[in-house]
Amino acid sequence: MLNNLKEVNPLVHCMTNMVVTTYTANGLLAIGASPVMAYAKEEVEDMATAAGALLLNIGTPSVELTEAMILAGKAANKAGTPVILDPVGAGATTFRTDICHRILEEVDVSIVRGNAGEVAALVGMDGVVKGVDGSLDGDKLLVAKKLANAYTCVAVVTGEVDIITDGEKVYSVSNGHSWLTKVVGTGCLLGGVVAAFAATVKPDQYVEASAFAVSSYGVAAEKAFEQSNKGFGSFGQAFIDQLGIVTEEEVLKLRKVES
Ligand code: ATP
Ligand code: TZP
Ligand code: MG
Ligand code: MG
Repeated sequence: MLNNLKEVNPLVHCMTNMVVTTYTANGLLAIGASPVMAYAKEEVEDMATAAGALLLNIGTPSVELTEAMILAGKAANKAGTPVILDPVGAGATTFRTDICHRILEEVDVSIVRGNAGEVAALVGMDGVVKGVDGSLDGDKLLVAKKLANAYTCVAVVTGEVDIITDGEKVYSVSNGHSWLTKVVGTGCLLGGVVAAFAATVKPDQYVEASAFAVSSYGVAAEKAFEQSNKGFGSFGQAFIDQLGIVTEEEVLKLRKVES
């Protein structure tokens, strides 16, 4: 799947937050996708129609941006472009939770990628979300399945172990490194990487493509830590390096996936 992604070089239309824009674009370029950030209501429908995938990340939300995201999402649905939602900070404020529910109701979202606390908030279960950092003591698999079934989508619930499910098939991935939580934007970039992989497959393969995206990401993080463990800043840059260097063969060899 990684070789195919590099060959296809999919256009990923990102409507993301103002904290992570450059990091997301660089990470997507490194892995072999072609990112474009576009937000104006005058152009988002055209861009989403032209794109291979659309990423909706609500990290720095506003009413105007939500309207533009819904316009883009509907255009993507019409064109058969997969839509990936990152519900950043859902559960931290009612405003964020409501925006996610509105998007999920008005747009046919293919994949939701969030941390466990955010996804728990979307399905009305108890997690902890402090700002954009979320966790959950309870059953992550239950939360993921609930979301996947409620919105007929693939749920990608991340943390130390990542759960990927369409409500029936379940993959768990235990690659990655705890330092990813010390570099802002690594969750958001993962949403973009999942979108890039989704752009290269048919809808019935979104769950496998998401699992492969998450494993590739985790293997790249492990390699980055091996090469750069002085501190979080240089690790963040080494991680971008490794997203460009990691090969399909390495992912197949080093991935820790259970199904
Ligand atoms: P951020 O941590 O940047 O706020 P997020 O909370 O949205 O992002 P995370 O759940 O942290 O997203 O997931 C981002 C990536 O970090 C995923 O690939 C996940 O596997 C990895 N990750 C998170 N925590 C750990 C951990 N303790 N050990 C290994 N990998 C981790
Ligand atoms: N505040 C609003 S969006 C954002 C912050 C810190 C970035 C969150 O990115 P990630 O990938 O969840 O760390
Ligand atoms: Mg986190
Ligand atoms: Mg996040």
